[in-house]
Parts: sequence; structure tokens; C-alpha cells
Amino acid sequence: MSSPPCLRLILGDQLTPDISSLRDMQPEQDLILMCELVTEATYVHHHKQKLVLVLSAMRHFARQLRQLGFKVHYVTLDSPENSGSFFTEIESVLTRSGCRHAVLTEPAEYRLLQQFRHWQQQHPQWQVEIREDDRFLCSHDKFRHWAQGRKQLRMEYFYRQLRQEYGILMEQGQPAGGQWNFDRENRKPLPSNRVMPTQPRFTPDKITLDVIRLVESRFGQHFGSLESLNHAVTREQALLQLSHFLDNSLPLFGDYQDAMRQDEPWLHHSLLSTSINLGLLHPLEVIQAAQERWQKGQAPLNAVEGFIRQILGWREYVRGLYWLHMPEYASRNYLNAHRPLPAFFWSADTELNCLQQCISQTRDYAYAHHIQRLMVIGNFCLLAGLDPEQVSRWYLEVYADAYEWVELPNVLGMVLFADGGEMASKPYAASGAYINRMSNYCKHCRYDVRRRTGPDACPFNYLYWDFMARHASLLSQNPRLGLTYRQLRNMDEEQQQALQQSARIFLMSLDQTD
Ligand code: FAD
Ligand code: DLZ
Ligand code: SF4
Repeated sequence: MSSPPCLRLILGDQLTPDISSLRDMQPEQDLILMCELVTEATYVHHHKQKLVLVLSAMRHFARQLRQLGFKVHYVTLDSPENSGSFFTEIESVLTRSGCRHAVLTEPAEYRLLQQFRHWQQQHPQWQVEIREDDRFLCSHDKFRHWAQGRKQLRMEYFYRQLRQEYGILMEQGQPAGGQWNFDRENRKPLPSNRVMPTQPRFTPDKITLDVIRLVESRFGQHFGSLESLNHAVTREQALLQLSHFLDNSLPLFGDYQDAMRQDEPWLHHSLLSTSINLGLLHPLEVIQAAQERWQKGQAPLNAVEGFIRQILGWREYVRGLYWLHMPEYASRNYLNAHRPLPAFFWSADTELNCLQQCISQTRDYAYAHHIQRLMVIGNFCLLAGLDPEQVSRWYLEVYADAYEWVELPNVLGMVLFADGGEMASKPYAASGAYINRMSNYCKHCRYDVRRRTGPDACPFNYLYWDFMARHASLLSQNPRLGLTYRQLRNMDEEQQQALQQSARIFLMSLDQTD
């Protein structure tokens, strides 16, 4: 006997045909609901490219489901019947169809899960089932169990456990190559004559062109430009992006993972985060595809391990931390930082060339690679003492791959040390020398990266020392900062004063811009 008809809700980042909410689907009687909502487009003002990406990917996915023989009720953003909320849409379909049973996979963001739980409690007349999202490789329970009783939650140990559990890069129970981590071989500066791989082009089809028009007309004032839009919006395109990466970039991924170059946004990065986060690709299939390249001798271990660690390690780890600590996590501010976000975060109008490069690229592509997010933009936010809430909101608004579960721990834990060191054993603070070593940005900058003080000195230099001096009471006992604080103590008083004076003038000028 078949079970009663069921309504199955699919959210915009749940574009996976075998997601838990669809697993026992009965195509002849069940109905899938997908809704485009202004509330989801504006709870933060997402980059225009992210809106086009999500809405176009949703429409393509609905088409795919229909081709698979499923019934889909799809509410477009501009439909006159669009009631503006998941809940009124579900209620209206349940009432009309006579279904009493609704199923969804848990939303990836805390705010939405809370809303669904609340609605579930308010409507005992319907049987609402919220299922686990098993597209991740570590469940909430498993992460909680791992974290229990640990003082520090270091990603490296978590990652080793998952490597063993999934048998990834393991040989007879030992890590392949005799080491868990090959970072010492990675992170090289990029030779100036190295030519960068090109990226596949995804020409917008009619669905995407319609969405572009919709986004321009409804959300034209949001940050970002649509001119260089080029995101994979279907599984086929995501698979093409994956194979392009494996063929052209993976072998050098490790070597140049941390490098940056003027006017080169992609380097050897995969550009897969948007597709994995939407559900177009499963993280394990990406990991296994990379592992296979190593097994076939087509990519070296340092590259493959470095890449796999980002997905099996960092991605799962930040998600675990997010769910372990929400909702209080969002208000952490260990360093008591309160400076407002400067206006140039929206205009890219700044003389600091590294920031100009990373922010204008963010505006044009809704993309910046990890080191640009961490060591240029993030480093600046940390050193300048920018308010964590404003910084988090900015990161959530401007990247095409941004969802709070992944953005928040990266911003609060990794970039801003706002969790007091739970994630990172020391703040990722660096002077201009780091940026100069890993990029050619300084060659194109009006500031002098070798100078520490004065109007022409690189602001990262004096901000770095001022940051260390400002937070000495919280950071000077950190064993990993011993050398830094010794250097600071060995500076003469005059030098210390000059650094702090340069920082004061710069920070005052930041506060005066709007
Ligand atoms: P690659 O460099 O090719 O890396 C491969 C994959 O590893 C990525 O696609 C991604 O799935 C995963 N990955 C790498 N680093 C991380 C990480 N630190 N956390 C989680 N996954 C990781 N990633 C997001 O997906 N969404 C975000 O909102 C986001 N916000 C970030 C904010 C800050 C401040 C920082 C420092 C990092 C953030 N990241 C975020 C992580 C990382 O920067 C992006 O995943 C990466 O730049 C995406 O580009 P890619 O696909 O070319 O990555
Ligand atoms: C990001 C996003 C956007 C912009 N729009 C929609 C939408 O219209 N409908 C929808 O179901 N989902 C959308 N999403 C994705 C949700 O915001 C996402 O599911 C939650 O943030 C949880 O990660
Ligand atoms: Fe950035 Fe300083 Fe280099 Fe200019 S000199 S690009 S501000 S690190």
C-alpha cells in the first residue's frame, strides 16, 4: 500500500536529486515545491551574480526534476501569486492539495531552521518532517562528539579522522606519502612568467537571460556587476568546471594555492565552491575525483592532499563549528573591535592596491580566492579593528558562494580571531611583507612596502605593529607570538611611537571617509 501524498520542499541550495527530502519520493502522487522569495534575496543584499546564480540554478533544477517525471510546483519571484514566504506557500499548497505531510531537508542556515521549527510547532495539524542534510561528510552529532571535552578544536585532527573514516589518501592505515599534510612543499610565490589556465565559459541560456533581467529590474541596486557573469548553473556545467580544474589546475594547486597576481582572479583555484554549496556537486565526488588523479599519477600528492584538505577538512570543520555554537557564535567579539566598515569596501576606491584588486574583483566576479579573502581583505579588517558583525555581513553579501554556515566561522574564527582562538592558534595578522612575498600587488601600489612609518609607508606595516601593541594584554602570552612580541619590545620608544602615530593618522582618515 502506498503512503499518503506528501509535499516536498526544496530550498535554493538543495539542488541535489537524491537529497534526503526526495529520497522516498513517489512521483505519481507527491509534489515538490520550490519558491523564489524576496526575503531570501534581501535578508542580506546578496551580490547580483549570486542572485542570478541561485535563481537560475533553481529554475534549471526544477526543469531537471520535471524531466525525471516529478511534479514540481515552482513559484517564480515575479508571479502575482507569490505570497512572499516559504510558510504561506507551503500552507497554500497543503490546503489546496489535501496533503497532510510535508518533508524538507534541514536548511543550511540557523535563521531558517529556527523559522521552520517555529512554524512546525505552530501547525500541529500537519505532519512536518525535517530531515538531516547528509550531503555533508560529518553529521552534527559526529562533530559534537569529536568536539566534546577538547579545549581547542584544531581542524588538522578533525581532518585526519575524516581521512581515516572515508579512506581518503590512506595506504595500509597510514597517510599516503607518510605525512598528513604537505603544506611545507606548498604556498610558493608565482613565477612571473607562468601562464595561468583559462576558465570554461558558460554562455547564458534563455533561463539565465530571463533571470538576469529579473535581477537587474528587482535588485539593480545590490552590490556587483553582471557583466562578467560566468557561474555554473547546472550539474552538467559544474561537472565541466570540475574536469577543467582536474586537467588544468590541480597539478599546481598546492604549489600556488596562496599566490596572488595583479589582474588574475582565478590562478589555479577550482571555482567549485558555488556548485558544491548549491548541491550541484557532492563534496565526496570532488574529493574522489582529485584522489583518482593522484592514483593515476596525473597530479602530485602535495597538490591533491592540499586540495582535498580544503573540502574534507576545512569545509566540514567550519560547518561543524557553526552548528556547535550558533546562535551565540554570531555575536563573538574577543578583540572588542568596533570600527565601521569603510566605504571603499563597496566602491573599491582605495589607494591600497592589494585591497583595490581584491575588492574590485569581488565586485566584478563575486569571487576572491581564499588568500585574498583571508590575508588581504580579512587581514585588513583584523588589523584595522573592524566590527565583526559588519565584516561578516559584508562577506555574506559579496560572494557567490556565501552562506552563513561557511562564511561566519571563516570570518569570526579565522579572520577576526573573534572566537579568542578556538579555531586559529594565533591571529592571521601579517604586515605588507607577506602580501609582497605572495603577490606582485606591491609593484603596482603607491605605497612603499619596505617602509614602516610615514605617509608613503605601506599601511599594513604600521597597522600590524599597532595591532600587536593594542592587543598585547590578550595576545602577548600566546606562544606562537613570542617572536613578534620580542621584536616589539626590542624596538626603541621612538620607533614604537612613530608606528602608532602612523596608524592613528591612517585610522582617523578611515573613520572620516563615508
Ligand atoms: P579552492 O581554492 O579551489 O578550494 C577548493 C574548495 O575547498 C572550495 O571550493 C571550497 O568548497 C573548499 N574550501 C576551501 N577553503 C575553505 C574554507 N576555509 N572553508 C570552507 N570551505 C573551504 N567559502 C564558501 O564556500 N563560502 C563562503 O561564504 C566563504 N567565505 C569565506 C570567508 C572568508 C573570510 C574566508 C577566509 C574564506 C571563506 N570561504 C568561503 C572559503 C574559501 O575562501 C572559498 O571556499 C574559496 O575561495 C572558493 O573558491 P574555490 O572554489 O576556487 O576554492
Ligand atoms: C540564497 C537564496 C536566494 C538568493 N534565494 C532563494 C530563493 O528564492 N528561494 C530559496 O528557496 N532559496 C533561496 N536561497 C537559498 C536560501 O537562502 C538557503 O537555502 C538558506 O540560506 C540556507 O542555506
Ligand atoms: Fe598592499 Fe602595502 Fe603592498 Fe600596497 S604596498 S599593495 S598596501 S601590501
